[in-house]
Amino acid sequence: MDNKKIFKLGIVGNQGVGKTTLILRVAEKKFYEKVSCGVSVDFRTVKDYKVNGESVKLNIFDIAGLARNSDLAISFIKDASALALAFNLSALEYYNEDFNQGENLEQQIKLWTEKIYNNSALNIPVLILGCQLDKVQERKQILESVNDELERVLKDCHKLNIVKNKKQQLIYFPTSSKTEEGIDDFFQIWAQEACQIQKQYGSKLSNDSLIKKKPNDNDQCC
Ligand SMILES: Nc1nc2c(ncn2[C@@H]2O[C@H](COP(=O)(O)OP(=O)(O)OP(=O)(O)O)[C@@H](O)[C@H]2O)c(=O)[nH]1
Ligand SMILES: [Mg+2]
Repeated sequence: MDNKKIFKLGIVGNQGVGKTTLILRVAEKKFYEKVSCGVSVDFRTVKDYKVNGESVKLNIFDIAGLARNSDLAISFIKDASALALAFNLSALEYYNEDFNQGENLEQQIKLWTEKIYNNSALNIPVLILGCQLDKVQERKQILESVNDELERVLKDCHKLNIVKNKKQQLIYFPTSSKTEEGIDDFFQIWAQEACQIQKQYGSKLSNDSLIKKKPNDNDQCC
C-alpha cells in the first residue's frame, strides 16, 4: 500500500500564463511548447515529489483562466490546502496601468484574490507565482518593478495569507518551466505550506467548523 503523505494544492491565474506547463514540468519532467487551453479544472498528480527528503504525493487542482467565472470550477479552491496565483512575468504590456487590451497585472491579481477570499474555506496560504521568467529581458529591473507593483496592489489585502519568497526577498516566486529556474524552490514552499495547514486542521478543510467567518456577503478581500 502507498503510505505517502498527500498534499492538496490548487493553482489559479489568467488564461495562458503558464499554470499547466508548470505542473507538467514537475509531473512529467518535460517542457511543453504547446499545451491546450484549459476550460475548467484538471486534476493532476505528482506521485513522487521530495519535500525535506521525504517522498510525498501532490494532488493539484489546475483551474483554467477561462473558468474564473464558473462557480463550479472555482469551488475547487476550497479543497486545496495551499494555493498559487500565477501571472505571466513576460507580458510586459500588462504592467502598464493604462493597458486597455486586456487585464493588467493589478486587475488580474485583484480579481483572483477576491475569488480566493470568497471561496477558500480557511485563511489558506497563497503564493504569488511569476511564470515564463526565461522570456524576461533586463531581468533585475523587471523583477524589482513587478515586486513594487505587487507590494502596492496587495498592500491593503490583509485578509489573505500571502506567503513571501524569503529566499529572494520578493513577494512572489519567479519561475521558468522552460529552464526549470525557481521551480523547485516554489514547489518546496507550496508543499510545506500545505503540510503545515494539514497538520493543523487535518485534510478536511471544508469542514463547517473551519469555514472562514465572513461578516457579510459583500465583504471584500482588499
Ligand atoms: N518560454 C516559456 N513558455 C512557457 C512557459 N510556461 C508556459 N509557457 C508557454 O505558454 C503557453 C501557455 O501555457 P499554459 O500552461 O497552457 O497556460 P495556462 O495558464 O495553463 O492557461 P489556461 O489553461 O488557459 O488557463 C504554452 O504555449 C507554453 O508553452 C515558460 O516558463 N517559458
Ligand atoms: Mg492550463
